[in-house]
Amino acid sequence: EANPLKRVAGKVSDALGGYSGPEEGIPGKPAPESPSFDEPTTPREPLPAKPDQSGPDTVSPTGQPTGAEQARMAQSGAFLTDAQGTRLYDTDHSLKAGARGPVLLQDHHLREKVMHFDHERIPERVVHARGAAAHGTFRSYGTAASVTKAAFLTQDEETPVFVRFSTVLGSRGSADTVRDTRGFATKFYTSEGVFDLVGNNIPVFFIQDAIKFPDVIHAGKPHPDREIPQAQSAHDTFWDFVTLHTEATHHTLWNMSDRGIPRSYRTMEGFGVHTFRLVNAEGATTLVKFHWKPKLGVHSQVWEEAQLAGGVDPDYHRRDLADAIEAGAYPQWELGIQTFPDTPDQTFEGIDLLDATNLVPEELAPVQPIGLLTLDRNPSNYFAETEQVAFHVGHLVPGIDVTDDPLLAGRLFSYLDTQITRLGGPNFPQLPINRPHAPVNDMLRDGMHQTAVHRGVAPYRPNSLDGGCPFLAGADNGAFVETPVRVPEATKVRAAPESFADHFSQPRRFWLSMTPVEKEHIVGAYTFELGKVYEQTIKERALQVLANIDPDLCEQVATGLGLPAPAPTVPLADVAPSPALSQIGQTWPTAGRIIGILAGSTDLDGVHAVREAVLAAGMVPLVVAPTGGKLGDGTLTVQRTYVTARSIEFDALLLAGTPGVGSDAYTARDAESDPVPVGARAGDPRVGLLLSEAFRHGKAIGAWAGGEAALEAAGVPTDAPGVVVADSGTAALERITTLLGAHRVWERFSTQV
Ligand code: HDD
Repeated sequence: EANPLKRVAGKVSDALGGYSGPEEGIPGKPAPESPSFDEPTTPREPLPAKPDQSGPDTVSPTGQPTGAEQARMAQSGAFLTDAQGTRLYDTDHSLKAGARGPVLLQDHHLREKVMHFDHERIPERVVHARGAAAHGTFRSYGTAASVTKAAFLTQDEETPVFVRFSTVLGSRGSADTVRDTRGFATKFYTSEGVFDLVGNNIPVFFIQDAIKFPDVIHAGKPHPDREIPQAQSAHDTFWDFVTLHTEATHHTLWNMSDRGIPRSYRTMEGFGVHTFRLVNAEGATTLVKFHWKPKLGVHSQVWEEAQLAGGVDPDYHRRDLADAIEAGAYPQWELGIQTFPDTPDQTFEGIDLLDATNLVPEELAPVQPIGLLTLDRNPSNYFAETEQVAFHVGHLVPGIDVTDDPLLAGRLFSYLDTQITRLGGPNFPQLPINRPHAPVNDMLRDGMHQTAVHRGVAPYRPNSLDGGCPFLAGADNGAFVETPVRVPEATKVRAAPESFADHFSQPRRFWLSMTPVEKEHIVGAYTFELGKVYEQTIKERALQVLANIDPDLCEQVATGLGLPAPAPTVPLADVAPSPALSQIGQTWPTAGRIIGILAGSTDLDGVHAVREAVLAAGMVPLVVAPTGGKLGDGTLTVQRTYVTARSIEFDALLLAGTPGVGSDAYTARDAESDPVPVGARAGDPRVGLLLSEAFRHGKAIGAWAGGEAALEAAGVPTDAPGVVVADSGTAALERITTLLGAHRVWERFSTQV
């Protein structure tokens, strides 16, 4: 069949009196034949959303359509139209005076199409521009009911949520796996209004007062002259600031630890950072810190892996989250609180709770679980949801209130304000993703992008013309009433309290809580980052900061930089380690782990069996072979080839054996006649690279029936820790599954755990 587009044009041309498209070719040359594509030509309604992709199920505040209805309005009918609903017959050619003539200004379709395109981008977030998000639910355990009256935290209550994870420094198109803090922002669409918990994967912050936020961000962003480096802190301005402004020491140390390079969004903890004030039904208050604990455990990449991923799969975390949800491996976190008595000084065990550079060790105040978050639905449209979602620490519900943390105070201004530029006006709460699920009856009117058709004539109070509506609720009807906290009599000053002055004892506790291998990674990170700094004075100042945390840390980094290690200038604090701060030493679930199975023309029955066993264990098998297509009798699909497979994707590797290898009957001649014998795989440099990287990154590796030949060729010792040689694939899998419980084979790193 000829080009269907041409056919449609032909129909129109009949109506136009036989004109059937351009006749004039280039003078002297025949008009080229139109290529023919198999595009479906039967008009029909737009495709329905995929099962994991339905629009946000929002309840309209103002009688506006709900999410599904809104989607129908955005796209309906089978035919292409302009923005006014007028049907179009051609969207491939501008309207011209003759096929080779000038384009006419009267072409409304051209002008509208290009005008809209010109404005498709909105300003990216000034921080946290790069992100990924998902829908889910939060089920309350009801255990917080004694400390808060928030309805969504009462027994068995289920609340829809939208969670956005992010990096902080990079632009929207930057890599996922850079060394940085990660955002962890949750929007709870509660029956009492929206509650946003806008946290990070690190429990402390660089600064104590919001007035320093522009400074720390200007220092961390790329240099203003060349706009490099992108999405990272390994440069002079960052280290200049954090070594002069030493309250940043604690957060910087966390960033240099493995927490700065998470394995996945699914394996990150989350923290509300600030101390919040909960209020119960009797009006009693409790100070709390919020924690998200991932069910899969807290895991990180190793630095080389993170760097590789930045090149081979810059969307690594985004893809990982979406894939897991699509596969039904829904990530889960438990929400917990540390509780502290609401005393007038707002300290706990000598720790100032209003200083966001402090954490409270879990050994002193255990995290008490209050509910479970499950992310089970991917966004259907990145822009509409992930990009347009607007979080705000001031979105609170009755039962949750703020404290006088000066960092929080500035945030309470910033998050509303920034949306005016980013989302183009004050009506962003009307965007489907931002709409509350509780009834809204505000008196906010008009403004840019007003999509509500408000009724009534009296958006003011008091009024009689709208019958007095809207009415004031009062606490009995669920109003948010600010907690009547006594403010101490004081003089107006620009100053920080004395208790904010200790910048080193909390970082020292963190350092002392690390296992040797985690310390080794921290030393490596500082040595790398400071090694990228040009100014000698900044490096020297950084070493002084490290000496004040711990002379051993300073000494090792100084050696790496080739500089002398200074002595501490403050007394080293006598702090007890907090084992809960370490990521190593526990056994974690292996669900969702990715197992690469290197197969060729090998023991395909064994590969089949091991694949089934991986799936049965809730893990993800990926079959890797020299080329794509099917293996053996065609029942085994190759998912990665030697060209597309990279070690960073796999948590463990299995090397398939060749049938008969190891038995007396198997001879060298058999090996020769095998079309892809183990020996050929062994010699392939791409396999060598895969194996040596996996080995260096502490990943479990298993082989069976001769598969170990590839290990030997790659220089990976078969008797090294975490390298398993077994009789069958399933036996090898069993042993690497046990190793995966510890996440990595830590013994491989030069320092013992
Ligand atoms: Fe912030 C975004 C987390 C301090 C000003 N911040 C933003 C996001 C997260 C955080 C997760 C991304 C939200 C999203 O996914 O849309 N920010 C934090 C944490 C902080 C913090 C945990 C300290 C405890 N932030 C902070 C301060 C200020 C801001 C002190 C300003 C004074 N943050 C912003 C912002 C952003 C933002 C400029 C950019 C985009 C947005 O708000 O919506 O307003």
